[in-house]
This record gives sequence, structure tokens and C-alpha cells, in this order.
Amino acid sequence: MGEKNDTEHFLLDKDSVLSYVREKQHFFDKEAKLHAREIGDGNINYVFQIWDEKTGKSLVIKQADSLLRSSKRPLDLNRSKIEAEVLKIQRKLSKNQVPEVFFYDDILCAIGMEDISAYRNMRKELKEGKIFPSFSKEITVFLRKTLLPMTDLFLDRAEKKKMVKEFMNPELCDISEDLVFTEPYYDYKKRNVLTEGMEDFVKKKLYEDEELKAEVGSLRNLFMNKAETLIHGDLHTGSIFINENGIKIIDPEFAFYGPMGYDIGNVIGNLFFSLARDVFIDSRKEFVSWLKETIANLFDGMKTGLMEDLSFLAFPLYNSIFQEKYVDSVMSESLGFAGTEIIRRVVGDAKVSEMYEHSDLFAQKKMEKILIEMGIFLIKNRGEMREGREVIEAFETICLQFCF
Ligand code: SR1
Ligand code: MG
Repeated sequence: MGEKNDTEHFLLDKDSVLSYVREKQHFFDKEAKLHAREIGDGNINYVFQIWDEKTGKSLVIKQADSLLRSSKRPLDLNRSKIEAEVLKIQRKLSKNQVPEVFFYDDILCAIGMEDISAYRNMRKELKEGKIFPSFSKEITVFLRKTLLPMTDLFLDRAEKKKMVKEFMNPELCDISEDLVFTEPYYDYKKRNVLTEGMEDFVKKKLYEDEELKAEVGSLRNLFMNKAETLIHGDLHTGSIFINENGIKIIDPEFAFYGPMGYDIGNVIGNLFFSLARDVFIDSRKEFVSWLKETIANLFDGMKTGLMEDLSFLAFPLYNSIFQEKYVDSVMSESLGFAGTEIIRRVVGDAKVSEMYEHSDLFAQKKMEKILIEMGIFLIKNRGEMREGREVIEAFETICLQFCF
């Protein structure tokens, strides 16, 4: 660290991160015997865990580079500042369901934050069939506490406009606009990754359905233009850490002012990957029924929770008729975004591991077809469903169609 230029960004490694923490931050005691290891496994950034051998006190440093970790494509460094700010905001709003930020270094684009290793990556836990009875309640609390309060229904409207500007995140939004809302239906960059034997199905169901394209076009337009609230922007199960005591939400680098249904829909959509895997590969009955219940409860819990939160509005135009319409459109958009998330993970190049870590190609194709059908169903029928139970019934009906 000593000889590095203090005013320029450079990439930390497990040795330089130790000197950096010792020389630049005052987190550990001077005499602490520190160790570090790299714990990141994402596509984008670098994550280090640093700990004091004697006391066990620890810290996580997440660093952004100007090049993507996986493809080495350039990516706006401002995402790191956005992430640090959103972590702080969401921690306050959610009452500790987000790790505490201890420092932010805007030269190195490094966030020093609470080590949440007492919690586990939810995607991995679900792969192992772990059941978390209070997850739907916990995530509903997080979504209710972080989404509505940042809209101009509750924030001062001038303040909200400042926030919209501060959290402009064009390069990260561009990734989602392509990967989620364009390429699965119009593969203009030739980046889709299809399982062998799925080509005709994808062509017919996604590339050639004009009605579907128009619906996805509407959701894309919402994502790009509905500056409703400060959303996490990438709330998949790998951004959720969990244990029997609760959840910690990380990685809001895709955050921006967008439609709140995008966050709700991302959680719902990602639960379907574990559900499909378990129906067709692992067949753990108790786990499957817990997941179905969780998806249904999340939908119902958000709907009643948002109604309850909106009932505190005193502005005369935001009366009960307004409130009901508002919640109906949030829930409908959530289901639409759940559909786009499901489809993009199946045909796009940002795959989810629970879908592929097995060797049954026959089950794989069945699972993919069912998920694509489910995604299409959610997109096309997003305004029709009033209860979580209907979402699960639709999934069960689609599964049955593919079993005969
Ligand atoms: C290049 S980034 C690919 C995906 O990883 C992130 O977690 C987002 O989901 C993004 O779409
Ligand atoms: Mg991420």
C-alpha cells in the first residue's frame, strides 16, 4: 500500500487490502493480527473478508473496478457510491435488514461494511432444500419499509426529485434493459444461451409472439420511465443472506428510481427457480409446499401490507379508491416483472446455478419449458390475479400440461 498513489484507483488483492485497512482505516486496533481472504463469487466486483486473529472482529470490503470482473467490459464506477448510499438508506429504513456501512472510499470505490457471515446466501440454502418459515414475513417487511417511504406519496416531492437525480444509474440500468427486457425476445446481440434442443420452443414462444413482445415492451417502458421509488434493482436470492434469525439484503449496485414492482417481482421470480428444480429434480415434498406457500404469502402479504401503509395518507386525492388502484397496479407490475426475470434467467446468459447443477438433460428441458410458460403466463395475465393462491395454481396447471 505504502508506495501506491493515494489519489488513484487501483485494484486491491488479499495482501494490499490488509495494508490498506491498517494504514487508511481505523477499524481494528493497531496491534491486531489481521488476515484476509477473497470471498466474492459474483460477475462484477471483488469482496474481501478481513479478521483479527485474536478477537475475531471482522470486516468486509467490497471493491468495484472500472472493468467487470467476469467479461472485463468497462462499467461505470459510480455504481459503487450508489451501492454505499443505498445500503445506508435501506439499513435505516429496514431497521437492520441490511449490513452496516463503516466507511466508503470514493477513490478506491471500496465499501467497508459489516461482516454478515453469520447469514448464508439464500440461493445456496434453497439448493440444499433449507426451509425458512419466516422468510415471506421478513422479505415483506423489507419491501414495505424500503419501497413506499421513498415515493413522493410519503417523501417531500422536491426531495424526491433530488433523489431521482442522485440515483441515476444509466449503465447498470442499461444492462437490465438489454438482458431482462430486450434480448430474451429479440436476440440482437446474439448473447442468449439456449439449452440444446430448446431452440424451436424459444423461437416460437419468445421470438415470434407479437402479443408477448408488446406486453414486455410495456414492462420495459415502465422500467425505463416510472421513477416511482428507490429500488434495489437486482433483488435475486443471491442478494439475500439468511439464517433462522432473519435476512440481510446486499448488493444494491443496480439501484435507481424505478417501479417498485421490479423488486417485488424479482424476489417472486427467483423463488420459482428453486420450486421448478425441486419439482423436477430433487422432489423434496415439504420444501416444495413451503416454497409454494412462501410465494403465495409474499404476494398476499405485500398486497395487504401496502394497503395498510397507504391508509396513513392524508392528502385528499389519495383516498381509498386511489389506494386500491395503486396497490392493484403495483401487484400486477410485480407479477409481470417476475415473469420477465424468470424468462431472462432461462434464455439469457446470466443463469442461476440451481437450474444447472445436475445432469438430467431431460428434466432440464422440461423445467425450462415450464418456466418459460410460467413467465409468459405471468406477463400476459399480470392484471388478472388477485391472490397468491392463483399464481401457484397457474404454476401447477402448467406443470401438469408438461407431464402428459
Ligand atoms: C453483467 S451482470 C449480469 C447480471 O448479474 C447481476 O447480478 C444482474 O442480475 C445482471 O443482470
Ligand atoms: Mg449483484
